[in-house]
Amino acid sequence: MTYKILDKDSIPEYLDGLPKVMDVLGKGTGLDIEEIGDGNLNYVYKIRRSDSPDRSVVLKQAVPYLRMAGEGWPLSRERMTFEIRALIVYNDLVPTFVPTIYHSDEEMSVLVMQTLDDHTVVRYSMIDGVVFSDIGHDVGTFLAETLFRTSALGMESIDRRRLMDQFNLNDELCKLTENFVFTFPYMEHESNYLNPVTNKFARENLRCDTEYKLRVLKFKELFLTKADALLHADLHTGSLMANQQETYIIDTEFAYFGPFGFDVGKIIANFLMSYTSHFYHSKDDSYQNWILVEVMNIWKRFEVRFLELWAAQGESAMLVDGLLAELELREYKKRFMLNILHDSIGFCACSLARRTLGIAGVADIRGIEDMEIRSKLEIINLELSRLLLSMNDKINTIEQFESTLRSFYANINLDSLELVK
Ligand code: ADP
Ligand code: SR1
Ligand code: MG
Repeated sequence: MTYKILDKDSIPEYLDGLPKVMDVLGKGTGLDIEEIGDGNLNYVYKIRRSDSPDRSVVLKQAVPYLRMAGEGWPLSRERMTFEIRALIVYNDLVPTFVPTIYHSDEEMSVLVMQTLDDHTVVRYSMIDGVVFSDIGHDVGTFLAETLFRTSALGMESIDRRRLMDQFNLNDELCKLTENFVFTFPYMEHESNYLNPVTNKFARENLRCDTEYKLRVLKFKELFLTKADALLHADLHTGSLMANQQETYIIDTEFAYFGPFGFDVGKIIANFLMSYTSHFYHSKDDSYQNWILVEVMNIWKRFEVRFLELWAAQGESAMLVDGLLAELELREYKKRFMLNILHDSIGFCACSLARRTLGIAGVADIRGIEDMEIRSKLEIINLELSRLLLSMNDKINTIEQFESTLRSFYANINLDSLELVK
């Protein structure tokens, strides 16, 4: 089918020709169709059978422009091809963490998938102070399974190169990340967020700090050059949908082969921005304490599961029997995990800054109407970004990371919401 943008009127006819989707929706009266997209890029529709609302699917379509900016900002719709491919890989590696695919159509840039009806977008639930008891464990498992099993430790070289080939051309979305995560926020740029107070702080403390910018560049270089594993590459709390039993990961369109620490650091940064926002959203620190525990759980579970998979792995592209003695292998693993920790903290620092200074903010903080409070919270995030980027390669254990975060936050004066220096 030649590409056309679907809408509520044309969706029923499009779905009618898809037997697998019609199996889910069943036969009957009409369909109720609602556009539910709250993301930056695409259109998402929830489609229900009018007389049996339990029968539903979600249809996501990419349009040839950036939704948040409108038709004046072209962006090729081929991004959906990479979303589909990554979701196929994830359905194979971690089926319980991703929606089932009912139909995919690269020509139409359309994906039809399982409706996550009993789940909420984690970002919004975290703003409301909802506790998800297993979320750190689930995210850590997802990270370990997807990163290890698409890395050169978990695959043979030829299979892996073929898999990499499927993602090599996700160039436009990689370019978005290069610009909006690793470049524009650290300079004066028309796309940046325009809060004069926060911008003044950025100008006087970050954009003139050569050391800070060179460290950001180091992470940009890793993003551009290091192909450790297949990344989700846009893993923030808006890409998680959860309830008390399950955690799902959605929105895989940025998938590409990149550095391990990018997914790990990005999701941790989003938990930390929620932490910062709860100086405003919560009356006391109980929710913030829960967030910190879950941040630790993400890393701890990631590390345990990654090493379990490694122990169970036979030969791979990286390692063959007889190359390393037991003690050498132990040392190699230690350094390997330490590098991922250092890089994750560095990428976390970059994510904190880009979500504060760049075009794409987080609702946890940009949703706060009181500009004085919002600016103070933004400056806390920037201070944290600065701190973490200055010492990411000196934090050698997750316990040190935890104590760094605890002492940073303990220095915030709760009345003035300012850092006590
Ligand atoms: P974008 O690529 O534009 O960022 P997302 O994939 O993040 O779009 O989807 C936007 C919103 O649509 C999500 O925040 C969520 O509310 C909803 N959504 C996406 N996929 C599903 C799904 N499988 N089930 C239920 N809701 C979904
Ligand atoms: C123009 S940047 C839009 C952002 O939204 C996505 O969620 C990615 O994070 C991207 O950087
Ligand atoms: Mg998206």
